[in-house]
Amino acid sequence: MGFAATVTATVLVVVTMMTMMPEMALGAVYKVGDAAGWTIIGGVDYKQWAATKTFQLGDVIVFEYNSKFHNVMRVSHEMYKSCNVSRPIETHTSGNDSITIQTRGHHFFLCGVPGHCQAGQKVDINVQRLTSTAAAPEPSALASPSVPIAHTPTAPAPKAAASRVSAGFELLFLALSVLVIGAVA
Ligand SMILES: *[C@@H]1O[C@H](CO)[C@@H](O)[C@H](O)[C@H]1NC(C)=O
Ligand SMILES: *[C@@H]1O[C@H](CO)[C@@H](O)[C@H](O)[C@H]1NC(C)=O
Ligand SMILES: [Cu+2]
Repeated sequence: MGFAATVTATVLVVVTMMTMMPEMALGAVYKVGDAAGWTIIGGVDYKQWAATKTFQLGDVIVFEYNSKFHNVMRVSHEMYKSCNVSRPIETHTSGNDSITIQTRGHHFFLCGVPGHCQAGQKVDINVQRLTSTAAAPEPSALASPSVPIAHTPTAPAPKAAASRVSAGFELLFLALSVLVIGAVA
């Protein structure tokens, strides 16, 4: 393979990798409750914990807990509000559950052990929808047909996009350096 063909092939590979990056985007990792973890001890305010974060698509939410005493259930908004654990959407029991957030909107989690949700072991992970009014209350916004979902572009956050692009250029630079070294050697 000639030098030009090698360059072309390398550029193609790098461009392909850059295109794939949004899917491979390394989201932030958030451990629920930070050092306290997922517990009813110490009165951790999970609402406050979540309020200080700006969750993005691809972020990983880690629930760390003693699996003898707790679990993690993803539930509907209704069940979340009333601490009803009868019909979870999904249940995690490993004691170290990493959940990647792949959709916008609210993700309601609670501990299904009797009494724990009532004691405050519940958390709402909200990835904001791309509407102009960020403070819109969730139930009406979800139900309202007047919210045109289709027109909101699913552009990644500017900061994340910028770091992805620069990561791409770093890769491109790296690949070209390897090529140049190869050609010289
Ligand atoms: C919990 O939810 C289920 C169905 O989602 C319902 O049948 C049940 O009555 C609810 N329990 C309570 C205590 O609200
Ligand atoms: C939980 O899993 C992560 C990796 O997914 C690991 O880094 C961490 O040490 C684990 N924590 C415990 C307590 O096992
Ligand atoms: Cu619990």
